[in-house]
Order: sequence, then structure tokens, then C-alpha cells
Amino acid sequence: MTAPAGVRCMLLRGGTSKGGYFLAEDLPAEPALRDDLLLRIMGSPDARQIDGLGGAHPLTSKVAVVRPSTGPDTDVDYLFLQVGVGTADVSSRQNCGNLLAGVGPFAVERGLVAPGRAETSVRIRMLNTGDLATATFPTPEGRVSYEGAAEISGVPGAAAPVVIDFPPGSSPLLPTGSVRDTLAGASVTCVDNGMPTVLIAASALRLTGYEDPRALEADPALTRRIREIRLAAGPLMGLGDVTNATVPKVSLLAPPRHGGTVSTRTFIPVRCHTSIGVLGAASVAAGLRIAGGVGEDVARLPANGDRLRIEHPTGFLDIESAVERGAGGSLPMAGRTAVVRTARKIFDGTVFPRPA
Ligand code: NQM
Repeated sequence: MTAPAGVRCMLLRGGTSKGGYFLAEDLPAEPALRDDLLLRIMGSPDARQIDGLGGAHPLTSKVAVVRPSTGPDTDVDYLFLQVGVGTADVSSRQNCGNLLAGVGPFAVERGLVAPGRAETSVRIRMLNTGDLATATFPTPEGRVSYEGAAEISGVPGAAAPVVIDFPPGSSPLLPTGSVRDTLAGASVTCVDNGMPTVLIAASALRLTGYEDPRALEADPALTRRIREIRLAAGPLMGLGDVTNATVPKVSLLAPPRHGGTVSTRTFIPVRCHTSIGVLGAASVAAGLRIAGGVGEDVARLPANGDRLRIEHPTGFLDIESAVERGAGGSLPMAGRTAVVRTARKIFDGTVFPRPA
């Protein structure tokens, strides 16, 4: 038997996630062939991913596919793929703002974008949603540097900052057309500021909202309830049947305990996030700013400024988030959103997939 061919791959931590980054030209163009190859590279569908790169958790079973952009105002196109853990699924139905943090550095490392002398800004088109982002990071002497003093909760140590800016959104923040909906008997606010997310007060599920994520995932009555709410939200949010989808996420809200704006526990959507996704946080932040939403009763919005501090199980995520009122009573729209992440190259080389 001939050994399977190796595939060029860079492993990066992007924010609080980790994934394999590939140039599109290094993968099959046909999605079914590409996905089959990625399952074998990541070690799925084995739940331990023992024979591949994946880390046996959705946050470490991620892939970024990057190519020069075919868009008019962007440098690179980024397709995010969530590789199933314990299942043979590869999904492009959601975006990932954490892996997004590694896309700019990867694009410079692979020669898709020329670095600036001190820092580089890369304009990224996110193919999953069509949304845009600009990532700015240090490139002293024209090389990507991962060393720096920025710290983000959920990652030990410090690294170079990657500042990510999302321009004002072009679609309304409330995909159901309502500030509040009742889903499976629960009052919720459904928001999409880059990640479809259902907001619900933890108290409505008889929780404090400060529970350990592992305890929440291990509660069968709660996970059944979250699933009911999610399945009801799917069609109402324009997502159709979400039985096997990774969206919408469900974020439980509670009053902040550490001086922030709100405390969160976020189901993504089966496992409970150990922190919170970037775009998940962007959707929570925008939802808190919408008058009449379920966050109104729990959040402590700052008197001034756009910066909100979203508390999560391993710390907090600061995010600048503005919401613009729709003209003439129409639905609110996202204003600018910005966040600081870090990223780090872990290895660059050739990965050998499990044989087909
Ligand atoms: O919301 C996890 C993560 C994410 C997604 C998830 C993300 C985002 O933390 O932008 O980054 O919600 O599946 O990587």
C-alpha cells in the first residue's frame, strides 16, 4: 500500500480556539472530497480524535481555508469549517471569530499579503456569511511576530495583539423580526451579529448562570430544554431545520459578578463553551443594547462608551459594540464591532491524513 500524500498545514491557536489552517489550493476543490480529507486529518469521527490533529472538543476541531480574495475590497477569503467530534460531519454553516484571529498572520506567512514594516492590516471576507473584517497585527521588520503583551482570558500567558474590526452590519440584528419571542415556553431574544444566538435569562431555566460548563453539559433535563429552544428558534431565525446544525448558539445570561456587563454560559450548541466565541460575544453584546430584549433585566450596561465586558466561565471578553436604530422604527442594525484577540503559530509543516 502506498503511504497517503501529506498536506501542507499550519496549526495555529486563534483566540481561545485552535485549528488547522490550509491554503485552498492545498485541498481538493470538490467539497465532498475536501471534507473527507479533513475528517481524516483531524481524526474524526473518533470522539478522541486520537489518530488526527483534533483535540476532542469542538473548540479544537476547527479548520480555516484561506485563498487570495476574489472580492473587490478584500485581500483574502476565509472559509471556516467545523469538523465534528464523534461524528463524521464537516459544517460550513457557521463562522468563527476566534480562528479569524489567525487568518491575517497565516496569509502573511504564506505570502498572500505583503507585510508592513511595523504592522499589517489584512482585509478578510468571511465566506460562510459574506461578512467582512479587518485584522491588524504587528509585523516588525516585515515578519509576523507572535510575541507581545496582550492577554486574553482563557489562554495562558501573553502574545501579540490581533485587533479585529467588523464594519457596521448590513442586515438587521433581529432575524425573527421581534425583540422577544416565546420559544418552547421560554422568553428569548434571537440576535445575529455575525453568529445566530438565542439569548435567555439563566433564571428562566432555574439556573444561577454561574454554574460550571461541565455541570451544565451533564444535566440531561437542561440539555433537552436547550435543544427544544434551539429547534424552535431555527425556522424562526431563517435557519430552517437545525437538528444537525452548529447554529444557533444559546447563551444563558445572568447579572455580572466581576464588574462586567453580563455573565454568560454559552451552548455551542451541545457542549458548553469554556469561554465564549468572538461572534457569539458580538451577538450577545448587540442583544444587550436592544431595548426590550431579555438582557435588559440582567445586564449592567455602562453609562458611556461602546465597550462591554462579557463575563464567561474562564474570565471575560471585552468588545466594542454599537447598535444603530433602524430608521423610522425599522429593526436595529449592528454598528461597528471591534475586539482584541491573540494568535500563535504552533507548527507549520505537512500533515499525513489517515488512509481513506
Ligand atoms: O463565535 C465557538 C469559538 C467559537 C466560535 C462556537 C467563535 C465565534 O470560540 O466567533 O469564535 O461558538 O462554536 O471558536
